Amino acid sequence: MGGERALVIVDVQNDFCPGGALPVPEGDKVVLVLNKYINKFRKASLPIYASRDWHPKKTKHFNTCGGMWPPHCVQETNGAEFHPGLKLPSHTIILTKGEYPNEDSYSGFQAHDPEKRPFAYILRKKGIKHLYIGGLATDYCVRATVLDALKQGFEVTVLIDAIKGVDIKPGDSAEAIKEMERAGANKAVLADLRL
Ligand code: VGL
Ligand code: ZN
Repeated sequence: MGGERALVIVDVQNDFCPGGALPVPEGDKVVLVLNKYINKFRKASLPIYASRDWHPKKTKHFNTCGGMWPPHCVQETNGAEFHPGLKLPSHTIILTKGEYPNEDSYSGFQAHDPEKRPFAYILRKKGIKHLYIGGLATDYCVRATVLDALKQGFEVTVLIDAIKGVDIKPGDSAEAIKEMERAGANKAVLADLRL
């Protein structure tokens, strides 16, 4: 049982927090609660993954090149660093996505680890079956990661107190949460968690 679960922290990077290039309203509010999830998973000796948006300076993802987003999370910049308050243990596996100019890569399932192995591959290799997912942004990368995980046959719990959305259209995040539930995701808050 114990080896089958993992925590997945999606894109808690400076540029997605207030003051960043593509700020998610209250994006930094997920940090404190994610630290509590991190502690629970660490104490239970369960794996922790943290994805990062990691774009080149020029990419079709940016509005400077025909895409929809202001430039953000450019490789090797402060904006692409994880929020300084996020207490990632040293054994956290960093997943990188969006690093080539011709991709958006909203989903963690388009990410790879430092050895360039795809996320789904490393999860299967470790026998992980159930992902607990939080981070930014509810209506983009969290949504895409959760839906892909479900499509690939993983069980998913969305950490509802540890996500925040962009809401370009009001209600986008609420709609994304409903969509994730319809696709088979469970919802939980910190107090629900029994590891
Ligand atoms: C994201 C918009 C653009 C995200 C990434 O992490 O949700 N959103 N790039
Ligand atoms: Zn991006």
